[in-house]
Amino acid sequence: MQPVTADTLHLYRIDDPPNQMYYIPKFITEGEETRVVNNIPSNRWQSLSKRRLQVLPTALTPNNTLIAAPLPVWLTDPIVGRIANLGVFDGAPHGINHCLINEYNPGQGIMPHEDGTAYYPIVATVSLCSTIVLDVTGKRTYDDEAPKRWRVVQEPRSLLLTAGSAYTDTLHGIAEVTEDVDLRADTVVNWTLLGDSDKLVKNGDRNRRGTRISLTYRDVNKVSALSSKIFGKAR
Ligand SMILES: O=C(O)CCC(=O)C(=O)O
Repeated sequence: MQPVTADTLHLYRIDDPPNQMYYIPKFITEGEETRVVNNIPSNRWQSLSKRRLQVLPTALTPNNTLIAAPLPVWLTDPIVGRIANLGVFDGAPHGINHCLINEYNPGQGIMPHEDGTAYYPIVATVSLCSTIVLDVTGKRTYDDEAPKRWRVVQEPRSLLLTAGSAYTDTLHGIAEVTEDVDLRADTVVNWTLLGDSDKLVKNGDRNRRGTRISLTYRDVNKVSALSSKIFGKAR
């Protein structure tokens, strides 16, 4: 597959969800996936009730500030350069400076939520090891209105970009199931962009989940050098 660039990104735009979600299958190779997985430190996991989490380079301070520190090379090379080539972080204050690593066993997930204002409003998610369905829900504007829902399949080694009103006006979550069902062209919004939709068809429109890891790359808006933190300044 030719590398995707800012000029060809529009070909990977998901038609249905709110502006703007992009799905790029095979964004990294199997060798690159293995290298990342093998480098994830085994002693930095925080166990949450329904998943495990690592925050790199460090957790944000209580006022959502990142104490400046580089991300490890195994997380940035080649992924961050490849995301930068898409141009979507061009207007961001710093570029990618933060990554959450989530690991979900079958049956685990994450409650619907939004990523909020601590970050420049783009998240770049690289999926590893197993396929999963992300449920995207429109925020309710009126009490009596059913929220709009979209299902996005994320295959291993794919990239999902969530920006614009897809970032600001929706919630996203992952159901706590061992199998995703009813995965078809009429139920999955990125069906035509999938790398291997045939696999889902052959499995009877189902995806039996394995352990899946996600890397969610972001730009934290407020960054502070340690010295300026002492004097309470952040930019
Ligand atoms: O694992 C994912 O794809 C979603 C992760 C997520 O929603 C988050 O880290 O806020």
